[in-house]
Amino acid sequence: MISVAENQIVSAELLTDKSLLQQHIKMTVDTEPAVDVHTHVLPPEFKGLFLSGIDDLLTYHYLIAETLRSTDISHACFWSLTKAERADLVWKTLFVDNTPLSEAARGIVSILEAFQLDSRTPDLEEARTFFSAQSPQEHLERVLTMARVSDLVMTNDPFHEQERKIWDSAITFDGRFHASLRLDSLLNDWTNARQFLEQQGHQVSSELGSESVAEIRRFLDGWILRMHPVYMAVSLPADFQFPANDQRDLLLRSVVMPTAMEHGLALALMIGVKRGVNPALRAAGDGVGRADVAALERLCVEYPSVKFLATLLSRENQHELCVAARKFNNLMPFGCWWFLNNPSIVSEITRERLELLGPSFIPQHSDARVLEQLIYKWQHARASIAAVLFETYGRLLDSGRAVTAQEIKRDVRRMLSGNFCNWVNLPAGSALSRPNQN
Ligand code: RAT
Ligand code: ZN
Repeated sequence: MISVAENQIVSAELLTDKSLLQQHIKMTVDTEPAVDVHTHVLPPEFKGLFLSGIDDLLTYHYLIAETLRSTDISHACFWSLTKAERADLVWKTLFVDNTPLSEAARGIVSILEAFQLDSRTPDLEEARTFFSAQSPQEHLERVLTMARVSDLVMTNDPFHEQERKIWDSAITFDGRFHASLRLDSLLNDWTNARQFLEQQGHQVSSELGSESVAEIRRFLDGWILRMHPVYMAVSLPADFQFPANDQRDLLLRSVVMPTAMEHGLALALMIGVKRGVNPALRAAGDGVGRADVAALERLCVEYPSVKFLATLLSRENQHELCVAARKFNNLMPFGCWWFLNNPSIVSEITRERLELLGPSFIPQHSDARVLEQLIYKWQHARASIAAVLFETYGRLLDSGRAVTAQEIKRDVRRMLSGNFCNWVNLPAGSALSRPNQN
């Protein structure tokens, strides 16, 4: 077998041997740093919101939904448990009494393996001892190194009481964490958003006249100044329409789009969630619905100067999203979101995107909520991406064009960081030059 150690490959050499090509793609995808464009991970300084360690990992909402399928315990009884008790139950149910076959459960195995912890133990003692002994800063460094994540984008909600207070305390944190300004409360829950804005001293009427619009703009402008977001974002229901005869349409047209244009901020649209399909499951109770891609197309037509990032939750929408992206160069598909983040679907979507868009898309984001999830989400994603790239370069080779190591690196870099950095004007390697800033 031919070895693929980097120094053994002349980067301009054509890779005509398929086994060498495969090894080289794997090495490139595994080692290329990724910018994680959408996460819910916050830095350790966000006290109370920074999630890390085995109890947070096991009480991830993906695993809670799975646990409640394999135990007789009632939802009410589950929620009456403490976090540690919930974690114990998830462990016993999914890892002791059953084999961890699902993607989210396998993720825990990958994380434990990365830290050389046994995933066959009957209880969580060893893992708890290990994680509680870690210093948050050193552990963060280690996790980012293991995941090969150079930068990550947080989800920052100015309507979230606890988070708002943290920002108000003029916090400083690691410059690899970048903010995104989340607008779900404003765009999906206008009644409560209005009340909240009033409490914050902004005079807003439900009719959304010009004074109210100016007040909401003042609110957003203030948060943009404070957070320096790399983009604004909103998750939208499957039945999202644009144009529409509703408050959301009004807010988009009079507040959000002008804000995006004036600040030169991209807008991330995450479409297709059905919130609270089973309220008894709380955060684990959201579902999926097929979205109308035409609504997204109309936004792209009407706002050609705005850059949109888009991820759609339904598998059925993925081909249409690729076609829409072919039509609009202000539309950037990103990630395989939430229920799509499974190897079979990541492979399918990545293949579809490569075939229709070449390297002009962002193949994955982690959506991690707990720090160590970055390890498994990126490890698993990289395996799927590398396999699809091998197929793609292999087919190109069969058609008569071999690629070089340099070209593979260029393409992988573009997909794992370049496309996003260009889209949102994030200087490459920005964290290195901007440590500890907010
Ligand atoms: O993937 C998830 O963890 C979901 O719960 C959501 O947070 C989703 O990613 C979102 O950003 O709305
Ligand atoms: Zn998310």
